[in-house]
Amino acid sequence: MKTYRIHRVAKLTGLSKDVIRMWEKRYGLVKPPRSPNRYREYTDEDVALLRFLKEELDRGQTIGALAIEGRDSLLQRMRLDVVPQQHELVPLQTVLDELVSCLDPLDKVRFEQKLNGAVAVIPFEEAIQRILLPLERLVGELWHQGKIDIAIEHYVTKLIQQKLFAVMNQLPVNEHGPRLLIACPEGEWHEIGAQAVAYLAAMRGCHVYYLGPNLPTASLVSFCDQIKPELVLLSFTEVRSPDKAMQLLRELDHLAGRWPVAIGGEGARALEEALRETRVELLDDLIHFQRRLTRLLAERFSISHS
Ligand code: B12
Repeated sequence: MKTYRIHRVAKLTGLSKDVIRMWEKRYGLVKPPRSPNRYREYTDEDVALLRFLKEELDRGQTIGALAIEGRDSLLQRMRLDVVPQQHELVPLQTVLDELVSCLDPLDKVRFEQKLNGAVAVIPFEEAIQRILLPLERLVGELWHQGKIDIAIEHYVTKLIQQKLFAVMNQLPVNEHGPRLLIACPEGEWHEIGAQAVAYLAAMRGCHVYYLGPNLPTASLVSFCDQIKPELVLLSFTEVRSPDKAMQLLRELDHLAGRWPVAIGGEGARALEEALRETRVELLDDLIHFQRRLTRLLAERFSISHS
């Protein structure tokens, strides 16, 4: 699992090392395990919680009151609160340029060192938005323009996917979280958007069923009947021909009569007009998605506390 040492956590949260250590000793809200050489090892969730604590203090809360509230409740509130700040979405262009310069001819060692190094020093969610997704777009574009071989594109895409899955697989399966089914519809092979959505949902404590690319509608429907999802999320990257798009929308509208269905991605945006006539929701981008998730979690939270 990706972990951070305390000096990095101090930089990422804006809290001093002394404060972080003191809070650990007095309040125990963030108690990182130690590495064999006794360094504290903080996870992404620990960093996010420390940031949240700092924001709560800025809003006038006291650390004593937050400590009484307890880690579990704070984590739950934090998940409802998280929507990325604008600066966390801007691509890291210099890093991207350096990475692309390693691709033709491929210098695998330099590429992986640079990618791993760049991803390691910022919270993973920020790395997704600022490095991994823009890198996928760049490399895909280079192949589409005939500037790199498909083998190089596959190599980079697989590395990006491995990173997303590796971190996602470290998260506990939250069987009590809202059930989300995430996939790409039949004929859609562009997978990274769906994978990023799956990671973000799992990170917020959802119970994610990730089914990947090219899922036939009949299988989607029967799978929904089995798991009874609280939300079905589909990623449409390609813009489809009107006939094909309308046929699929009719099927999804039917499904949306039974389970809430939302679609996102470039191909979904192109269907904005047509979607108004259906029960299928459009989620324009990851910010809208995170707001939708917040609503879903808030509903779940209030139900489980009423
Ligand atoms: C990477 C890429 C590829 C990779 C795909 C790797 C993979 N396994 O996923 C490769 C090189 C393999 C590929 C292949 C093809 N591609 Co391509 N590809 C792209 C590229 C460059 C980026 C797409 C991508 O992955 N983006 C990364 C995601 C994360 O970003 P995003 O799409 O902007 O999505 C954001 C939001 O929309 C949102 N989002 C996305 N999904 C969802 C879902 C939900 C629920 C929510 C809330 C949000 C959300 O999250 C993202 C983050 O901000 C685009 C062009 C472009 N710049 O977009 C072309 C593009 C999509 N490809 C295209 C085409 C035509 C193809 C091929 C059919 C080409 C061919 N002739 O073979 C094949 C199809 C593959 C197949 N097997 O059939 C066309 C589609 C044209 C159209 N009709 O719309 C595009 C637009 C290129 C072009 N300009 O012509 N491609």
